[in-house]
Amino acid sequence: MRSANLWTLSVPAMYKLFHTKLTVGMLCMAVVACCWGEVMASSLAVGPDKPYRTIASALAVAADADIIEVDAGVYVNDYCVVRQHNLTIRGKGGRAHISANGLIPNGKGIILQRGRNLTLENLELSGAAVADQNGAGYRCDNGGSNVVIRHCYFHHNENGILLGIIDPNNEVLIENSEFAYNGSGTGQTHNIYVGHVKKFTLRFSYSHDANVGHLVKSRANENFILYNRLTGENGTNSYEIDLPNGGNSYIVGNVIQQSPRSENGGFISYAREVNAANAWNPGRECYVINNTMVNDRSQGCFVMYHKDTALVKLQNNIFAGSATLYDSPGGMAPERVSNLIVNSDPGFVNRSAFDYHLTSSTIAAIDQGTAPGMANGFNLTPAYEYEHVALSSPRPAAIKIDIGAHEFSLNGEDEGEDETEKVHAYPNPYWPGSGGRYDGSGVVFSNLPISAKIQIYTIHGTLLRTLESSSERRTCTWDGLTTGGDAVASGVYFVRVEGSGGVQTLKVVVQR
Ligand SMILES: [Ca+2]
Ligand SMILES: [Ca+2]
Repeated sequence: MRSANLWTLSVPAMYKLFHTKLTVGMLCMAVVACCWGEVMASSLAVGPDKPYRTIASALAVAADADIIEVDAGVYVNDYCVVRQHNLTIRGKGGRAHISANGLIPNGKGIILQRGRNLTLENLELSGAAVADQNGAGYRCDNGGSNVVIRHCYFHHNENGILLGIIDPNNEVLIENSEFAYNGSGTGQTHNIYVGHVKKFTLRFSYSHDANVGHLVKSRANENFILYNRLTGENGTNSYEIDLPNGGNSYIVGNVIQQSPRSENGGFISYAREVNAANAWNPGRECYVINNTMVNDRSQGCFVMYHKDTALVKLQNNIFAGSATLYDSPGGMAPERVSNLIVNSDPGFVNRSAFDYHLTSSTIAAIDQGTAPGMANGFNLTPAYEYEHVALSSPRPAAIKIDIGAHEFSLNGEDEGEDETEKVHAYPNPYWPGSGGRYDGSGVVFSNLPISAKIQIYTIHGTLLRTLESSSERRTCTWDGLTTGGDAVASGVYFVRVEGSGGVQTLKVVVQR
């Protein structure tokens, strides 16, 4: 392939070289490099008016480390077997949607990984079905190892993703991705099913409405399930998180809801398949920290685990709704630190819409947490919050941490000694057009650190505007507009000021 010199390259290969915007000089260097046998990564363009009409045709000529860029659009039955190493397949200008509408010939999945280090970005995979009803949007096969899945959407497949192989070197990272309506209905197929791999990380992602199967299932040796929204909503999924073989597992900062129609009452199931024929993973510790878990089913259980589990630590969680806290026949009780356990709505912004941000009335959660500390070298303190849909935002820094997946940050919270403590906002309320002392061209922040970042959030934590201030005058004015130039509505807004020494959160009221 790439060891050929320029003159023997095929037309698509020539296009690849030119498409990477090589200059003539670079081209000569490329020829020399090729002659020296080095691998040159290049990008291959796929789209209706691109050299490759299908992803499969680009894959047929792609080399290791290439980037396949796929124009947004629908690609019907464009199945991909990836044998290359270090390959990237990326949607461009939006998600590239590979839609399957028949049985997949490879018998496995729409994208089947057989090489090392695959990256999938901005893809939508739907409709995967195979003869044995175990088809997947993404599947890893023998020879495949290490995948990063980012900003992808898996829906209406028999499995969203499936890694059935045993591979102690395989690391799986999924972030900012959505999984919905996967599952053939047998209960053997799931939104996410990760097999016996080394490490599984799921973060900033949204898994919901699996059809009978689980929202997340992993047999990985280590599981990091961080800052996700895992909500059955009104669907029929079984477990919200199933870790059948245990392994050291860190479940931090998630929003987890059980549907009224959930097939079983369990939320988190840990090592419950371990038996004489089904071994434990090496670690037996499960950390459940700063999650908000809400039960909408008639009954249920938040955490179920095997009797030989070494440690279950429940800290800073909200457990809302009528369900038992834990179940472990013959096992020991979990370690419990500063959780909020309530049968009813403790004061969420909108429980029925799955918005479990705190309000000023959620006094049982605000500032009631305790420092989670470290476990096996992993910092359990939540650094981020899930932000809908499949996004994240930094969790507001606080000396007094709140219980649950969201920090409620108000003016006056003790954030320690730092330059940002003196920041002042005026007029407040800001009342443009009122003609009096509350009128003006915007909200002026004064006494800022010389260099400061100012971020305006809604009370629900949506970032509206970021201002950078670098001024000896130590002031900065917010004109009441969003990043897109829209005037914000009347209401309360949080202002996060970050500067030398710390962070301060102010509350500003806009009146129109
Ligand atoms: Ca359940
Ligand atoms: Ca707090």
